[in-house]
Amino acid sequence: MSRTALRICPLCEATCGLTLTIEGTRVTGARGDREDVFSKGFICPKGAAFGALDADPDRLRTPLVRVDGELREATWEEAFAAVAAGLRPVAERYGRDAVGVVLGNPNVHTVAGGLYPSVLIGALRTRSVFTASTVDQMPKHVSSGLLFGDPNAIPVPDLDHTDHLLLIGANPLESNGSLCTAPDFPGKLKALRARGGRLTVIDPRRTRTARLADRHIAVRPGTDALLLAALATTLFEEGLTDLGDLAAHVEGLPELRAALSDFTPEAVAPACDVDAALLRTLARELAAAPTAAIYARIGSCTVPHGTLASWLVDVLNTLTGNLDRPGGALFPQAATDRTPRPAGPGRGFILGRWHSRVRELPEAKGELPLSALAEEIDTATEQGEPLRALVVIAANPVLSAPDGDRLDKALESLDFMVAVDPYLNETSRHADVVLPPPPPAQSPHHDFAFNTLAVRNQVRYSRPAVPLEPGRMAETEIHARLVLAAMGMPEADPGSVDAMVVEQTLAKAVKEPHSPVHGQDPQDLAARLTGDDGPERRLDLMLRLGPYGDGFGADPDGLTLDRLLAHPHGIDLGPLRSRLPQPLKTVSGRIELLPAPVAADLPRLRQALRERPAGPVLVGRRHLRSNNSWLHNLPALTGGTNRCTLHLHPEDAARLGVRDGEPVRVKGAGGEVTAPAEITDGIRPGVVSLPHGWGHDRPGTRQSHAAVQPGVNVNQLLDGTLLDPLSGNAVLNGIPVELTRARVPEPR
Ligand SMILES: Nc1nc2c(c(=O)[nH]1)N[C@H]1C(S)=C(S)[C@@H](COP(=O)(O)OP(=O)(O)OC[C@H]3O[C@@H](n4cnc5c(=O)[nH]c(N)nc54)[C@H](O)[C@@H]3O)O[C@H]1N2
Ligand SMILES: Nc1nc2c(c(=O)[nH]1)N[C@H]1C(S)=C(S)[C@@H](COP(=O)(O)OP(=O)(O)OC[C@H]3O[C@@H](n4cnc5c(=O)[nH]c(N)nc54)[C@H](O)[C@@H]3O)O[C@H]1N2
Ligand code: SF4
Ligand SMILES: [Mo]
Repeated sequence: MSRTALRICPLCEATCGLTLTIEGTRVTGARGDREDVFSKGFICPKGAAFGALDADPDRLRTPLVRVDGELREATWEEAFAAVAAGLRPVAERYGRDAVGVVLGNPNVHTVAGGLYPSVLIGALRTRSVFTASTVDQMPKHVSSGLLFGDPNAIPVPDLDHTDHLLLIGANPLESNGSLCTAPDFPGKLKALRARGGRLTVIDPRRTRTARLADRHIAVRPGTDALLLAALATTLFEEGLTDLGDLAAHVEGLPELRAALSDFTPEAVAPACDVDAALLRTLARELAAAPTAAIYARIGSCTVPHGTLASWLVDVLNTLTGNLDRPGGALFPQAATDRTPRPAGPGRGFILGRWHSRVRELPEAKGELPLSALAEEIDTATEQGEPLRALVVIAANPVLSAPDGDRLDKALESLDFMVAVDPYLNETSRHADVVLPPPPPAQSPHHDFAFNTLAVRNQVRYSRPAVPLEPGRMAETEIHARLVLAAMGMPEADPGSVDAMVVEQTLAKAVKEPHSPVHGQDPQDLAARLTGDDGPERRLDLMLRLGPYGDGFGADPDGLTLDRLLAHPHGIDLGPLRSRLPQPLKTVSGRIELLPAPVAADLPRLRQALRERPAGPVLVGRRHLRSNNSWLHNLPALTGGTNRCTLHLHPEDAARLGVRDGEPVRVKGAGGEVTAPAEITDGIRPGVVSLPHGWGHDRPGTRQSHAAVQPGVNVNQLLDGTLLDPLSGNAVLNGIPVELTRARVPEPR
């Protein structure tokens, strides 16, 4: 007997609703849920492989604890006792910053990752926090923090309504979109063109997305900030700025104009290797379009001027009057957002409240650069103790961060490491305790993060599609118990962690004049929460206090968990709407167009006008059937074009004397790798490309299929020194490399 169950896909930011076919407790199929209010049936090959992912025989089934140097199966009690015994003495002996936390990408895709890491960091009281954000989108957080006063206020292009999209350093036809949650991004781009809109793509590679565009500009890697500055200067010079209603909400316009005045199209053209006339055309088109949006992602963030590029994107959206207007770029409003406070000045955003120990790199948003993790472990300084213990949740920095070989050795030297991970992989193999979460079908799903970045306001929640197998522990409970173990109370009731958060949240809410529960009794409110467990009660609390919530009775038609559960395909909350000035939290209460840290970084951009790469540079790429470092273990998704090959232009191949498929040695500051050439004219001459997340040939892992075609780790080319200084984000694109023809093995 088979049945179906609904489950939001956790595998990328598109958050598609899936209909799973289930036999007994086994997922035997997955298709798009046509009634999903947001994704309307869209699915990609990764979502379709949900059943295979769920049933992967290499998933760990029980906790592992290291005994005499060897990881052995253990009970949950033994595992959490070992965590408490491993973490507490390190914090007591060396101080709390000697215990670090590393949070990886899947935390933004799990309920547990949305609810507990901040509680864990609070319990450990550590400043040694590292996440995937600093190999990804930290520049965008910093630019939003500086412009709008809130690092999480990220404007999203109104894909469904815009007349003109300038898409930079993103390839949504493979990635399905990022910092722009849009199921069927490809369909939305096609619809844009079908309704007469224009699409321009800026990317050194002629990607599948570029092939869909009206125009593709193969920019020189790392120069988008210059290009965008030239567009802004053109708008100013040609009198094309038109802020419309935004004028009342901005400050610093004349200062901005003066600061950018020497970045003319003619001045940047040689560095970007794009015609000055074409740059002027782009600016004029942006100004002339009834509505337009600029959207930029990985290729614009993971570069030396990532924060400036991210800042300029929203500066241009503002100068053309497109920020916060339908068809432009708007601030979504998610159902679990905090109760909106009245508009007015806020506390602003501050960078560098503390620094890393070794290189003294500034924190951003409470995080230190992931590029500094290895040195913070392996280097002693007078500034304090190195990291001696790590809690690693859903992260594989040995492959995803610079210089995995150094990090490998550093992790091996730790006094203690615990990993929450379903696999024994390149990173978790170093752990003393591994706590495996259950397969996704046994987990609930809600997109705390991605609903704040979605092109349409909506809310959806999936309960686990199948019950927990015997011996399994929900990931929410694993996280709650980790918090308790960090506090030295591994045997306490995990529900007490949720109860504590509920109590603290309500105690604050009843004191806020703008809260619907102002002045009420927190205990009485807590008693009214519904849900089967602590995490569900916390979701209920967030929904009820949120912008669409029932406010515990203040709006009887408002959202509650019960109401959400009654709508298994989700609840549509309407298109994105203008929200300014409410989201602004700057000290001035306005959009601060030229923040001081940005102004101070402009001389570095001015220098870049004269810089040209001396030799080849390397950029990354993503493949639709892959996902960072952890989906290479599924036979259903590997093979075909999803391979770790070096893309290079025919001219470069000829110069090197390599033929298609022959090995090429790539050398960077951090090391060298050898990968087979894949010759393609879809890449700029002088630019080569390797995907990331490969290199599954290290011993001690248990991902048998991934190990068959391991690929190479592109991040070994990096030594961790190249950063965007404002955000601490790693430079992963446009990195200088040397290429040589590797010896071709003699045919046998
Ligand atoms: N050169 C280069 N490097 C890059 C990038 C690039 O473009 N180029 N991209 C960067 C980006 S954008 C990112 S986000 C990072 C990603 O880098 P990481 O944050 O390290 O993420 P992954 O490599 O996806 O590893 C995720 C880990 O989570 C585990 N996992 C999967 N599902 C779950 C779950 O439900 N619960 C738990 N607890 N664990 C789970 C997996 O087994 C895996 O170990 O890589 C970055 N690295
Ligand atoms: N299938 C799949 N989907 C994914 C992921 C995955 O690994 N696989 N990862 C997920 C994650 S964690 C993220 S953050 C998102 C990322 O989503 P996207 O930002 O769409 O990521 P990419 O597909 O890597 O596209 C980045 C593009 O930038 C280009 N580029 C490189 N350097 C430059 C430059 O200097 N300037 C410009 N203009 N372009 C440049 C590259 O050629 C590439 O085509 O994808 C998510 N979705
Ligand atoms: S596009 Fe993303 S969310 Fe949708 S099915 Fe594919 S992997 Fe899942
Ligand atoms: Mo990412």
